[in-house]
Amino acid sequence: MHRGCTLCEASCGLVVEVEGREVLSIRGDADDPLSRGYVCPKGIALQDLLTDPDRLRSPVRRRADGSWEEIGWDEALDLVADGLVRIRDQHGGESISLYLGNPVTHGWAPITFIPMLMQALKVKARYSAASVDQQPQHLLSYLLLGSPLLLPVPDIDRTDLLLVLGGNPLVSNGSIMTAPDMRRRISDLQARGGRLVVVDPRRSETADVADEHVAIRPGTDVFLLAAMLSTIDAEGLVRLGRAATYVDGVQQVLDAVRPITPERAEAVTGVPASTIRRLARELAGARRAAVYGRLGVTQSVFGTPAYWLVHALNIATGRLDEPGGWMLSTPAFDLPVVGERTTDLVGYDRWRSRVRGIPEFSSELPLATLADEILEPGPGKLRALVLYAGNPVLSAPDGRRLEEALQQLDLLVAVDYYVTESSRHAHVILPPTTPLERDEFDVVFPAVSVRNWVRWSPAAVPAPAGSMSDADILRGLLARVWRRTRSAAPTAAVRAKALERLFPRRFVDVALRAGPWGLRSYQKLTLAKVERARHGIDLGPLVPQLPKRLLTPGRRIPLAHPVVLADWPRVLDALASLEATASDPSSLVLIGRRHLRSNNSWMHNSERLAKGRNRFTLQIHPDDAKALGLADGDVAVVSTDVGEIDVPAELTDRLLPGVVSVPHGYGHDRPGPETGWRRAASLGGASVNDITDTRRIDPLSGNAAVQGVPVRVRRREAV
Ligand SMILES: Nc1nc2c(c(=O)[nH]1)N[C@H]1C(S)=C(S)[C@@H](COP(=O)(O)OP(=O)(O)OC[C@H]3O[C@@H](n4cnc5c(=O)[nH]c(N)nc54)[C@H](O)[C@@H]3O)O[C@H]1N2
Ligand SMILES: Nc1nc2c(c(=O)[nH]1)N[C@H]1C(S)=C(S)[C@@H](COP(=O)(O)OP(=O)(O)OC[C@H]3O[C@@H](n4cnc5c(=O)[nH]c(N)nc54)[C@H](O)[C@@H]3O)O[C@H]1N2
Ligand code: SF4
Ligand SMILES: [Mo]
Repeated sequence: MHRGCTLCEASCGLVVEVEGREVLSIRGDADDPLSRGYVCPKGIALQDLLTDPDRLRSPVRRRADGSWEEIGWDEALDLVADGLVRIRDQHGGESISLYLGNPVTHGWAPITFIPMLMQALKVKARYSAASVDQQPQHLLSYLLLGSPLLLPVPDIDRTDLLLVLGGNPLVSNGSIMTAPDMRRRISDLQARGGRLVVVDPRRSETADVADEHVAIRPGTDVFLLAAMLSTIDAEGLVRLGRAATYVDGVQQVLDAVRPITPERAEAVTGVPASTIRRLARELAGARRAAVYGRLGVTQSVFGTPAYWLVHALNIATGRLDEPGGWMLSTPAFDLPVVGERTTDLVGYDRWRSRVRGIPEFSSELPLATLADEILEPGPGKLRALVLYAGNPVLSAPDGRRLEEALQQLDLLVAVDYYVTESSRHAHVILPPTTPLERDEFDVVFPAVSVRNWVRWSPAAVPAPAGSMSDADILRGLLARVWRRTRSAAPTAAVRAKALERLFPRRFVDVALRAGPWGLRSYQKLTLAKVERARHGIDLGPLVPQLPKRLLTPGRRIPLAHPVVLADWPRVLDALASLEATASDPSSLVLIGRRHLRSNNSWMHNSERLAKGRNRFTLQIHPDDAKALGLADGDVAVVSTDVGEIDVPAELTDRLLPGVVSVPHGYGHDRPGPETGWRRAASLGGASVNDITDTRRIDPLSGNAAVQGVPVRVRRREAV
């Protein structure tokens, strides 16, 4: 049985050997055009998720005494639909929302049905993990390229110089860059005579294999990028190439960065001016090059201006849309175009959030303000929330306050496998089948791949009788909501039937036929044809397609977009004030990190993944530890104005002095009702988001700045 892994963006091809409902083995599919046999430990652990006794197998309702009662699917879906419609009727669509967790993007069902559910319930604003992750990237794609989903990726397989800022793809397996087996892709790059440069406050696992590691102070990438661009301008190295015919405003951007010289940037980034100049020249001079920025860039208060400069540097050096540069994919299911045609959600700042006045983006508000919208009384207050595949108590800034807020809701519904730190407060939990039990078609990640491909993933094992997939759950909810909406009542049954018949399979088929590799192309893709290709279909390397593919008015890129330019004085002011204040040697800044065997806040219940050394540690430079009297293994108290957590210290010279690192997604045994994942709870640890601050956001995109958090650290005295 061949299918794709849906746990992370690498989307590896798997070979799953099964006997009945039993999985005998999982290995990488050597014939997969994209992953060519690569698989990571998480992919293999999909079988642990399948067999996990702690996973919910039927819907549960919370009793008044807090215990859980198993109920049938019909009763559960009725309960949820009744509750949502009642609250909507009493208080309007503003009082209902959804939080879409990270796994939503890995399922065709949530992606297709959730916009319909929002429409049916008249939901005004949703929330998602994107606003603690990549929202600056979506915002800039929307403003500059015309769709939040037109996301350029580095053409890693053909480039000669890859500059990575704030990404650790050797551990994360790549993000907004679907490129499985990064280790091999990087060594191929080096074998071609190319270079990998990693900019990171921590000598990451990717930095270990890079040709150069540039240690930077957290949160200062915007100054480094600006100084590189100003150098390229000052030295006459700007080369727009084809982009000159469709990009506007380059001169304005160069004018904006001119005040930020390498010397000024050195003082705040810690990167020597000579290095900044050399990197700029190397970037401009390489035959093929790309700049790639990820979490370290976007999870910052300068997320949008910094990522804007990623666009600007790629454009100013002629890398956008060029082979070996920074390119757009041509996905068979053309997500940006389908998105454009089928939803009316896309837009920016058409209204602002009720409590903090934050601009909406594509009918979404930042997770950093979800608790405000629940806790603040008044008209428009949130009263009902559906947590769809998310665990925001551990993933949102100030998770403790959000946890309090969740308990105030009139209705909290979770669609999740487990009783998590978040879903434990739900009134009803609806547990879907796991990836190996469901058919899947990846509608998202081919749109950010470094190669064009398409794959059908059949269920590897039959789902147990009476279980429901995410698709079944969402269809069931939609049909019930329609039925309960008076105006639509006569047509509700017809619509529900159509939903059953058409979605998601027929919808995908139609999109494939109409798409760039569909009936008008030589590939003539249909879903049936994709289904027949067990290993997926390779659609070749990325191809230039600008300006045709732009979705902006006139198909031009307004690089000096007024929305972004209006925020630029904030960057200049910050630089000036950083220069004016001598940095306090005793203050530390916190960054996160990921581990190959962990997946945000979940998969911690798999024995196979969780075994081994404790990963929940405070990594700290030995010099900083010494100054604080901390020895390896001592418990450190890490605190901010929001709260404090205890973390065992791990001394390592991987970190720049002044920087400490704690992973997120731990602390499964926090106070409160018991969670269902027993092994995860036994790991101990704490949630780093108990000390992150909802006020630290990138103002334009609302993205939470969970990196570069100023913290205090002290030794916990033994009691
Ligand atoms: N401090 C700090 N905070 C961070 C980050 C950080 O780097 N530092 N990273 C941020 C990032 S990038 C992200 S994406 C977020 C993630 O934040 P979330 O998406 O809120 O959290 P996850 O841990 O991914 O939780 C996913 C949940 O979905 C359930 N689930 C898994 N698969 C499925 C499925 O197919 N269907 C359904 N219905 N449920 C499923 C799991 O059981 C789990 O409870 O965290 C963010 N928070
Ligand atoms: N094994 C595993 N894989 C995962 C996940 C997981 O939890 N575990 N999560 C998935 C998710 S949801 C996502 S979004 C992706 C994220 O994938 P990546 O974007 O690759 O994220 P990280 O691995 O967190 O790497 C971010 C890097 O940024 C660095 N950094 C922190 N602050 C700064 C800064 O101010 N400037 C610079 N230049 N660098 C900085 C950190 O030290 C770290 O090395 O990974 C996905 N893949
Ligand atoms: S890297 Fe691992 S988790 Fe990600 S898709 Fe591949 S096998 Fe799955
Ligand atoms: Mo993420």
